[in-house]
Amino acid sequence: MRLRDITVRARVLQAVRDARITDIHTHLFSSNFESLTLRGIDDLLTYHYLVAETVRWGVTTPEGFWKRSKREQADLVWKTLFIDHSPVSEAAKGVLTVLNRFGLDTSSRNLDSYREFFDGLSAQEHTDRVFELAAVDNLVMTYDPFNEVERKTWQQHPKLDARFKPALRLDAMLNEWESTEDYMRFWGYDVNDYVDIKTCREVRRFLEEWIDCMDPVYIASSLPSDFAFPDASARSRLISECVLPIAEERGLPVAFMIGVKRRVNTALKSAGDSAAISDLASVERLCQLYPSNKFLITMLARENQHGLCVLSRKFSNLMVFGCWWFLNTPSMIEEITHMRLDLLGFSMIPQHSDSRVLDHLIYKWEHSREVIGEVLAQHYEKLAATGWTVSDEDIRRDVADLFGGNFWSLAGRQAQ
Ligand code: FIX
Ligand code: ZN
Repeated sequence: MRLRDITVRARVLQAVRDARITDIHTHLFSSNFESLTLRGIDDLLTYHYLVAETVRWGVTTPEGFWKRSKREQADLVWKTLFIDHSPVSEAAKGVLTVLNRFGLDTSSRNLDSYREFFDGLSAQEHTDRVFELAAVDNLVMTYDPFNEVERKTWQQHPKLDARFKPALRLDAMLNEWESTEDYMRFWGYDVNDYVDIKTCREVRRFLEEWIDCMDPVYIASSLPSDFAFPDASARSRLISECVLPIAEERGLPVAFMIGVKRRVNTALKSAGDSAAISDLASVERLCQLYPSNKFLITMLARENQHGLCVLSRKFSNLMVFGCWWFLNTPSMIEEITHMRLDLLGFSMIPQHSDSRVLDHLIYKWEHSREVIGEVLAQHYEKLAATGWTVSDEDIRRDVADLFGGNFWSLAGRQAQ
């Protein structure tokens, strides 16, 4: 078959299927952090997305759910979402995609046979197979220096699996300074509850030490929907006096994930977080006031997506990324990717996976590739309709930028 006989659509879909991925935000740990690693069917079923969907059927209370062992929780999720109802939600379908890609028989609905399969995989074998099935080259994990287990592991100078790139996660410091400063004092940093000059100096020392230890590809924090910048809060001062100067000095992008409302239902724990509209003017001020800093921004509310695209047009130091959390569904990815391509062309990062369980890489990337591929195909078809030559070389260049190149350019590093 000659090249011109193959439709533009088919060539674009193939390029997206073949694309190698850099996944710029996940919660996956390299094997050095073994006790924190989540993998296999019981971890898949007890993912907080599925916990929320299960409890809302009224089959148990949140407290009743958490009282069960992990295996019992998984049994309940399986029964409620997969046996008593059809598993059509994105998170539920994801489990089936994973089972199917591992060659397991989803029609058997036999949970114990799935358990048996995953129990037979060593951590190394499991990791290698997932990376291969997802066609992910490398991923970014957000390591939290305020988590005791993570902290202790880092202090042993672990040699990370090269596919796992660290990002330095600062949620505790930026969102709960009142409790964080106690820890920092305990660790030998001379900080106060009021973020004064001495405290800023000590926080900068803390950040520099962690950057030296981790060699992160960026610094990150999620931020609540009422995030305002600048304001009189400890957070604002920590951002402007500590995080941004150090990030600039070290050439590190700063990723802000904005719009979460933590624990609107506290009993649901990690499944109890929600989303709300945030103030874009604060993002605008960050980009205006700190032109030498590079910002990776994602927002959780659907309502913020258009404004964020418009803002990205104004600031080359702002890279919009991902369809985060409740936006990581086919319908939202389709809408948002169309909007971004219309307003920004290829200068954006369409997706990250936010995987918590190793196996998530498989379904999250397969589902995202499918939608993004279709959206891209429509855009290239319109180009072709004008007489523009859409070469395979151009398609593959653009796709490589979206799924990794744009991130590595922003990070100022070679894709590894
Ligand atoms: O703050 C974050 O990084 C969020 O992605 C998580 O806290 C959230 O629980 C999640 O897993 C969303 O996908
Ligand atoms: Zn996340």
